[in-house]
Amino acid sequence: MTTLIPVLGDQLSFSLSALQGADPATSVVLMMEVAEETVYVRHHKRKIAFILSAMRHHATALRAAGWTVDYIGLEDPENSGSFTGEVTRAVARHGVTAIRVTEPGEWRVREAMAAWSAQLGLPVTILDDTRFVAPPGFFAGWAQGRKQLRMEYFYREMRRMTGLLMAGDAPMGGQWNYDAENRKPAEARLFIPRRRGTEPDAATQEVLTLVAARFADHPGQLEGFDLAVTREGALAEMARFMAEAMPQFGDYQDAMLTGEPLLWHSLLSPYLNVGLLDPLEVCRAAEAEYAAGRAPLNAVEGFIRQIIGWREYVRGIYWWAGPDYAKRNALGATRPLPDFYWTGQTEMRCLAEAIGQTLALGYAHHIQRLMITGNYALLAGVDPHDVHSWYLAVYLDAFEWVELPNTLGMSQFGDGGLLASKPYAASGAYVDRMSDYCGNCAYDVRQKTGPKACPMNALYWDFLARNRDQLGRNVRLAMAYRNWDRMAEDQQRALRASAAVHLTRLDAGDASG
Ligand code: FAD
Ligand code: DLZ
Repeated sequence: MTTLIPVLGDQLSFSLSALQGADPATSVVLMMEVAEETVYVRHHKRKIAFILSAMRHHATALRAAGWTVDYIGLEDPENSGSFTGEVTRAVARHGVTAIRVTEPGEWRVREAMAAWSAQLGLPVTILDDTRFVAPPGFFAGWAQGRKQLRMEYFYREMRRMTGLLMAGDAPMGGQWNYDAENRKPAEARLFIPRRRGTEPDAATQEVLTLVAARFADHPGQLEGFDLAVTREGALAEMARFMAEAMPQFGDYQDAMLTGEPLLWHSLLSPYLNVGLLDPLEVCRAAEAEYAAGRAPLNAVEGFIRQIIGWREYVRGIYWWAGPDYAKRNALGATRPLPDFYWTGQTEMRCLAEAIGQTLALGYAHHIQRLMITGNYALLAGVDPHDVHSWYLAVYLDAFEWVELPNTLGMSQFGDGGLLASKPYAASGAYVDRMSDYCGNCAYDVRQKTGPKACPMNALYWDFLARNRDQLGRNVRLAMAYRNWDRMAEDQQRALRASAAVHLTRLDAGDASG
């Protein structure tokens, strides 16, 4: 009687439901580095290295804890290249009588797993992934019968359920949400914490060599790889964030500065998403900073909201909306993703910064993803499926359950407003207010039309005008449409002509953007 327990690259937690209650004496844990997972989108080199190294370290930790681990390396000559192929081979190798697995983070893999029982003639138990704060079924129960699924109301339920930052039945400080206090633009002279990172050990060096050789044509850089790849390392990253950045996290959450990829953000999402950190432990650690008087309420509430609010909410939307969510395209956007998303070579400084940093590190913070790369793709009418594939490929923390609703729903309005109450569309003025990018740009953010004008300005109005049928009745855009309607006709024509010139150049592959 041998139970096979496949553990995937984003299931690196000892608390994994498939391990809980299983008997190490009669189980074999299967960990598989497989080609299909590395190439189904062209993942950033650093992301592949992070996942493979973290998997290898986790296998060592599992063995030390008494588990038998069968680890299939990418270069194993017998490696079939897919989860199903490797599970099939392992069943024969170990005389497996049953499979026990935790559900994956993607519909594609969920469907493959669901076929294993019939394909292999074995009982296959697919368990809920319990490594989230909301218990299984919580989101579906909350969503039932609601006309609108707004994050804010879900978040309040999560606060009540967890007791985080609660004083009895009321939110601490009297308000649920301090977002309005979290929008200060940053200034270069402010003290910004310097992350020290983690020196790669011999096992990580080996993975870096493998990835450099095998994935040379994938985007991104490996130089300076300094991510933690163990639970201990991830806990140290969490402690560093709490001590050095948490107090200012709130104030400068939306700010962007040239050459400062992290500012006061945590860079904890990769560790949370592969399972090296537990979301509730991270929230409790943040709450403790507030309780100890080391971090203010707007910072701690803002941070906790991202995790028990946004992170849990987008996961709920992903599974609740079903596998066809990925196909939605409410605004009918069809333009291919501009090539400069893969090179960072554009004269628009904001895009060059956000994309350049993404290619270097596999990281950009939320506002860069939403209001720079996402905003431009939205305004330019890029096909949301192209945009989704790019985000899934280039970010260290990108797994479909979290990436897709953020990209297709929040950023591209591809779901027509299921997730966001209005499109996150903005002109250059927003970028100028929240960053120092415009000061170094070839374009002038104050000009609205003409060859030197910031392209985002005309694109913003063109976006609203061309999508009026779908967006014109959105109450949150009423003011924007009123402003458009008040403009003189020749001004409207000039804006749309400027946008058309820019888009024509873009379609012709003009790298200057
Ligand atoms: P911090 O700013 O320090 O925030 C703390 C934590 O809150 C994060 O680590 C993360 O776990 C959580 N969080 C914050 N915002 C969100 C959110 N909107 N959704 C889910 N969790 C959130 N996040 C991912 O984890 N994976 C993705 O693939 C991903 N794709 C995105 C695509 C787009 C277009 C956008 C707009 C956002 C995306 N996000 C994604 C959300 C967010 O940008 C990242 O979680 C965040 O930038 C990670 O950096 P950090 O750890 O420094 O976050
Ligand atoms: C992203 C990724 C990559 C690049 N490689 C592997 C791998 O070789 N083996 C593995 O188990 N998981 C990998 N992953 C993560 C999977 O793609 C992820 O588990 C599924 O998308 C389900 O969330």
